[in-house]
Amino acid sequence: MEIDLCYKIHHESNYNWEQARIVCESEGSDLLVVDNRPLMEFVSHILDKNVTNKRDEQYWIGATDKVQEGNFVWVNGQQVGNNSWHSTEPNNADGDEDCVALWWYNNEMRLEMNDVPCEKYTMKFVCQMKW
Ligand SMILES: [Ca+2]
Ligand SMILES: [Ca+2]
Repeated sequence: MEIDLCYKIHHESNYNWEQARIVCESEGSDLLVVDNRPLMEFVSHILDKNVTNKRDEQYWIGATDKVQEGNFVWVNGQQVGNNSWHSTEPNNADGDEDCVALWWYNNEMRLEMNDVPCEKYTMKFVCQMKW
C-alpha cells in the first residue's frame, strides 16, 4: 500500500485537543487522520523512532465524538472505524471523553486509540498536511 502523508510531530505537550488543532490549522494542516491499519502501523513506526519513554507518550489525533456521543468522526468528516481502538476503548470514562489520542499500550510497539477528556489534559500531537 502506498502511503501519501506529510505529517509533523509536535513534541511540545502543552496543548489540549482544541488548542492542538488550532496550532495545526495555523500551519496549514489539521490533526492527523489515521483511518486504516497500515497507516497506523506506519505512524507507530515513525513515532517509535522519536520517543524515549513510551509509557509517558500520548498524542492527540484528529478524531472526536463531541457532536454526537459515541459517534466518532475524523476532522475530515469521515467516520472512525473500529480497527485501531484499544480493546477496552472507547469507554467515555466518567462521561467526559470526547477526543482521541494515541497511546503506547503496555509499552508495546503498537499505538492504539483511546478516547480522553478534550480539555483536562495536554499532550503532544501530530499534524497532517492537507492537499
Ligand atoms: Ca465521548
Ligand atoms: Ca477512554
